[in-house]
Amino acid sequence: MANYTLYYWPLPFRGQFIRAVLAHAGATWDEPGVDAITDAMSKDIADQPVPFMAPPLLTDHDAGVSLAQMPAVLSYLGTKLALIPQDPKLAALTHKIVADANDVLDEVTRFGGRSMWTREEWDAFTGDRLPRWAQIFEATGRAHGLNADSGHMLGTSEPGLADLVTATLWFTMTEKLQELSELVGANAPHVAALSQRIMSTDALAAMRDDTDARFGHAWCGGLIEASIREMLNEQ
Ligand SMILES: N[C@@H](CCC(=O)N[C@@H](CS)C(=O)NCC(=O)O)C(=O)O
Repeated sequence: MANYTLYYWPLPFRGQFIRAVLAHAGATWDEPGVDAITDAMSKDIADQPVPFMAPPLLTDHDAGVSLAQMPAVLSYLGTKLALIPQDPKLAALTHKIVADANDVLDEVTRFGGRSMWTREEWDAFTGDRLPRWAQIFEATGRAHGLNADSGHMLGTSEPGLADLVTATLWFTMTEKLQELSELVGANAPHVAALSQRIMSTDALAAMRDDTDARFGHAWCGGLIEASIREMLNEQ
């Protein structure tokens, strides 16, 4: 039996952060199909593995723990797998990076596709806020010694949760939405290089091979992905 069960749609997006951490740690997990996810979501709250609204949902079988909300799941795994620095400031900065990443996902997808992009709004977003987000990650890494070809987001000797989250965010977004690569490379060159390094380790390359085979070039899915791709002149 696998160590964990990850309930997430057949997409990268938020689920990819959890997959990346599990793969980096050498853990095994299974992913039940969409029916199991919708079933868990629609159960009476009292019957859910943990009271929750929407995936990702992770069950840790050894510990008998189920958790939802991507930042909470990552905090749990980061602590359990010793991927969060002991230093209180660096620990808090790790959680900030997770929260920043979740904000970026929300902003690019207009909060789960509550509205679709217009050309004017997309141009404003990619001309200001998205570059600023990239710069925020870059400045954080540089402040802790991140270089073009070495270093980590928070100055740790080994990659931690902060690096895995940063890499999953920027690498996955630019691999699936390649027209954004230039924006990220221009505003966060060291972060782009770190993301490439992290996502190219054997464990993470194998995880990506698996998800690429299962999900193709999809990123967040749904109508909002179609809207993003329309803005990127893909359709
Ligand atoms: N704040 C939550 C957001 C969860 C969320 O929006 N999940 C999406 C997929 S990434 C979903 O399935 N939404 C369906 C719904 O909310 O009903 C988190 O960070 O995990």
